[in-house]
Amino acid sequence: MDEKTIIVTGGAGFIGSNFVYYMLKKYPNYRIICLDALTYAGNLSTLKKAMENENFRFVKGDIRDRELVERLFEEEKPDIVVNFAAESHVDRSIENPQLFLETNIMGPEVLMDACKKYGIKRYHQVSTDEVYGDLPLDRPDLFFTEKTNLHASSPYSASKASADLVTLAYHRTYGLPVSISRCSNNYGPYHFPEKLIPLMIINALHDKPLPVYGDGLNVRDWLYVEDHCKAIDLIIHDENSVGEVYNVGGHNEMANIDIVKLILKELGKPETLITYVKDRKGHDRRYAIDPTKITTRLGWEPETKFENGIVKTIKWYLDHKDWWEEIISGDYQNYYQKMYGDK
Ligand code: NAD
Ligand code: TDX
Repeated sequence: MDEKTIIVTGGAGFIGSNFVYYMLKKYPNYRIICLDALTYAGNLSTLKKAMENENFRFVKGDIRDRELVERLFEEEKPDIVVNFAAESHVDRSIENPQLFLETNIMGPEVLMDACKKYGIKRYHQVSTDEVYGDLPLDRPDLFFTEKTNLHASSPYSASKASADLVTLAYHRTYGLPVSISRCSNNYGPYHFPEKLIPLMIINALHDKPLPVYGDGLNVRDWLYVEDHCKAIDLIIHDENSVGEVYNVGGHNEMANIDIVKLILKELGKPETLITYVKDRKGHDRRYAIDPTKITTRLGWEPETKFENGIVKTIKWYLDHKDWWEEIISGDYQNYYQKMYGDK
């Protein structure tokens, strides 16, 4: 197996860290460098085991810091860059759009300039199904394909859609070898407890109210995080995927309220904990991915069924209380009060 050096940005966050572990295990000859600014969402304790691996290096830094990024590229001469680094929470983007535009658009621009300068073989932009906007609940026949128009709803999704356009522009204008994946909602280990599934698990464990936005009928298409990692692995190793966009999703649509009820059932907690609260502004109704392209071209298929994945995930949170207790003991309480105090 040949050797490669991959820079994984945002590797101290949820999906990035799962990708670091996936790659270290699957490719013992690869060197994996994580570049992460360690914002509130990044956690060094998540990478504790990776730090013991001599093929892994952690660098604390901001993807918008051109000097630092260029120095790192000069030192490491990466073959591939996979960009997970982003501000990722829709609710926070409604409170502070500026940070989202700066990180999620300017960050990729700095990374791609460095890729161009150092002749990197692939820049992969990790995007989201949210760039397509939403689908109506009464049209279950409709799905997002790669040809669906971009139609973002929140400052978060608008920033991700912008980054996709800039990525494709770097390919067309400069011939940069890029690829993009647009994935549906992930769940699994190391998911930050501001997001629906971990937030509901942790509140239920504390017998705290479970805040369901609006009528709870909004639909998301859930994918186990390891299946997302596998998709990115296939894309970055496929030479014919340069310039391509792939939708990644599991045909696993569920209404929020059904997920919340399932979590309560698994934990043996009563449904009286469910509390309907004020809806998210501009709340997307339904996301649903058509993954035909990645399935037919790269043979990707989701492996973990939701009924197994959610049980595994709940068990992970029960077994890793130290990980999330440290998080919720800090600034998280201020965040929770600010976001949910008046709802
Ligand atoms: P996350 O918020 O858990 O992690 C983001 C990571 O990026 C953190 O470690 C943070 O410290 C780091 N980061 C933030 N700003 C940075 C900067 N300026 N420089 C360097 N590092 C910085 O996010 P996630 O849920 O793991 O999402 C990862 C990527 O996948 C994002 O690009 C997101 O848009 C995309 N995505 C997420 C989902 C999902 O369901 N979570 C689905 C589809 C796509
Ligand atoms: O307290 C809550 N109550 C609630 O009803 C929270 C946090 C969420 N929700 C609802 C809003 C959404 O309909 O649950 C659904 C899922 O919410 P999030 O976990 O915030 O995810 P979402 O907004 O769908 O976005 C996620 O998937 C796509 C990620 O955060 C994005 O980074 C990714 O691009």
